[in-house]
Amino acid sequence: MKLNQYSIRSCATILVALAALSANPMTMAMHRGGGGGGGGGGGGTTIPVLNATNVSLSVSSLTRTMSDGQNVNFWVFCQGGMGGMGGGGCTLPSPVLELGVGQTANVSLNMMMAPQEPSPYNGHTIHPHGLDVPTSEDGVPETGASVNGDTYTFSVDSRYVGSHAYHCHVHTVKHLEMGMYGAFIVKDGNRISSGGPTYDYEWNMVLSTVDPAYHTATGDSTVFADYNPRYYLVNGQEGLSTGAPAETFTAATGKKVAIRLIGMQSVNSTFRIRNASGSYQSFTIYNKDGFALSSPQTVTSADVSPGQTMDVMVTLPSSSSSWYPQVTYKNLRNGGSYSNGTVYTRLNF
Ligand SMILES: [Cu+2]
Repeated sequence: MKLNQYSIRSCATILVALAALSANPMTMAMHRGGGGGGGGGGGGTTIPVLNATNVSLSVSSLTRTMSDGQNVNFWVFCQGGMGGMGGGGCTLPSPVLELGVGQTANVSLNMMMAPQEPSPYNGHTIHPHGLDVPTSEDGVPETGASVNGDTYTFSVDSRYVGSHAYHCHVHTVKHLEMGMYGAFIVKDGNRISSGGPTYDYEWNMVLSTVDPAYHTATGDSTVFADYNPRYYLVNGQEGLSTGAPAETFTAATGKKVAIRLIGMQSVNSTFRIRNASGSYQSFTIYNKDGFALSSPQTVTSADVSPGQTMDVMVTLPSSSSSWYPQVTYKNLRNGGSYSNGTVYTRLNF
């Protein structure tokens, strides 16, 4: 039974409403390359990839020193019992969860030591964003989910092959911004989409933004009435130039690389790929929001909205070079640019 159309829509509505109000909080996350069993080599990211059929997550606080020297406190989901205050071994974004078609997810949230807000915004949940799951497994407090720890059990069919997300659904405007998000990937071998072609490598990119004022505000603070991002991230890194990319991914020439864009940011964004001579490289979109397009689209630019995901693929040339996949974040109200609003990554082959 698909009971969850409501919660998916309500979640999407929240994201859009947040964006529209410019009171939005979303952030980004990323993923590891590794050939998905088919291509070998490649990589890499430092965000762990966990099998959702049997995983326990806790919640931890960790502090990052940003490029301008300011410290920002984040909350993240951590593998196993690493939760608490200190965040050793924990990452921003939270781990990637992977689930095969026909498998059953068994994801437990351990609330021991979890940093949290005072009542009425205490506790945390895990909401599978974009997946149809029973309401009881959806992690939405407004529809009855426990905020004091739970086990989430659900399965997915082949329609869902591709990229989705998960995030905390308690006081979402705050907790999402704090870093409580990660990629949720539904796998069918190395197939990029339901019925689609196979890839040799996969590279998950979690997109996010940071408004430091949200990280210190709690409760019903008026800070949440406006969103003023200062840091722009791909897989938790600022990537301010092609010489200091957020991430460098290595693949073999002539191979196919799937790039998964998981839009956990709170503003608009545009994804593009520049080649070594500065021209925009084309790529093909197979999925939007984790569902296959009826016909794939080959483009040189794609907008990724808050809460949206996109699965794209490139075929690398036969001679070695570097490409620079990049995300440009844009003002939600007027599409204007931000200072340092482009995050660069590098693809070596
Ligand atoms: Cu939370």
